[in-house]
Amino acid sequence: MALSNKMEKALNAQINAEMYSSYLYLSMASDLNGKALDGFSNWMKIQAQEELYHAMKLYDFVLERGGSITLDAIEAPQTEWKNPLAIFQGAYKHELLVTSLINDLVDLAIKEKDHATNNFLQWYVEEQVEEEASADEVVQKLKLIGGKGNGLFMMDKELGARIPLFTFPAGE
Ligand code: OFO
Repeated sequence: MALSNKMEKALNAQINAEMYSSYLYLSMASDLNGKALDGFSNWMKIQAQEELYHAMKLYDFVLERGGSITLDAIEAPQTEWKNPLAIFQGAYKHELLVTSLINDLVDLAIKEKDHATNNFLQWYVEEQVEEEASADEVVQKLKLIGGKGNGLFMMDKELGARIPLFTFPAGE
């Protein structure tokens, strides 16, 4: 069964939303880097990589289903935040929005009787539970330590240990 036009359009819009998520987190990573929080920045940069992966997974699925890809402009993200707590609260809020987008896609797949897309989207439904929880965990810990001092230093070390999904070879 081919993708309906409506489903194809909605999946393309989600590719854009995932690319925007990547942009937003990359922007947050650079702000954290500017705040001398290299560990927090590392965590957020890896989050940006995850979002690219989410976009590519959708991209491959649309093509696999014989659909076509239409890449739209990616909105420019915010560039500065007050402190790390504001950044991670922003990331958590963004994940809630993405969850609602995924839920809307599932609703559409059900309405269109597109079982393959519905099945494919279940991966994202599960992933969103994890994404919300991991952003919220950082928010809660930041609140616990009051967002500063030795606690912040320790957290920075902890988040700095997150392993990237991929690395680029060192250039000449
Ligand atoms: Fe953060 O899950 Fe995709 O957007």
